[in-house]
Amino acid sequence: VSPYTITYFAVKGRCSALKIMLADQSQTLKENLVTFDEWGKGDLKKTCVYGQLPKFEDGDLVLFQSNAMLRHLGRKHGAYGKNDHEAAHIDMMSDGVEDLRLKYIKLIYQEYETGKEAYIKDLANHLSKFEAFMAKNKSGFLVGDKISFADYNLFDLLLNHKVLCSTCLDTFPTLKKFVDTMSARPKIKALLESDDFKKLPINGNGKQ
Ligand code: GDS
Repeated sequence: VSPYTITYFAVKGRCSALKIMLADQSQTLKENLVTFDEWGKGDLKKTCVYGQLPKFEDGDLVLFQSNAMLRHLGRKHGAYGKNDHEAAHIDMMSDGVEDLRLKYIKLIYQEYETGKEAYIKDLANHLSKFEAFMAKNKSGFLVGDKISFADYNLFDLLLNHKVLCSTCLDTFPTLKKFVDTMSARPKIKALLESDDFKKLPINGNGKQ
């Protein structure tokens, strides 16, 4: 039996970083897919703390908020730094990933047609911050010398952005190398190449 269960729509969305992390940590995940029709009935929504998915279960622990899930798994699987100092920096970087993810989600769901050009033009201003921080660290990870949940979170968001704009990492050698190295980690590679993962669209409205 797999210790973890995720309930979500049939999209990559806010579960992809978590799936990448669990795969890389050799953990199995049971997935309950919810259709938008089923969701529309409202019964499941009523049981969700914020009225939204994903829902994550670890035994009798039930969690909402995708970033809380990443942190929980980071603590459990040694992907949250080796001391408080590293953990604080990991939080700082993952919160930065969340800021950019929210901008990305706004583009996708609210202004794709009108805002894409301006978004891509401004993207380097955001990516340069991650590039600079990671380049200073030398280990190939955001913080310390070990992978953390912030790395999985950043990796997932960079993959989405490469789909949005295939050249967006060309001027960021550290991030480019990071994406290549992460993609080549055997368990991540296997996940990214699996049919179950590949068939999921990135977002719920078909835009990417
Ligand atoms: N902060 C939460 C997390 O990190 O877990 C966000 C969870 C969330 O947004 N879940 C969405 C959901 O359950 C699916 S992700 N929606 C159903 C509902 O609300 O009833 N989210 C903002 C964000 O992720 O920060 C969104 O913009 C989602 N979009 C992304 S999909 C709308 C439509 O028709 O477009 N009814 C639904 C769009 C929507 O939920």
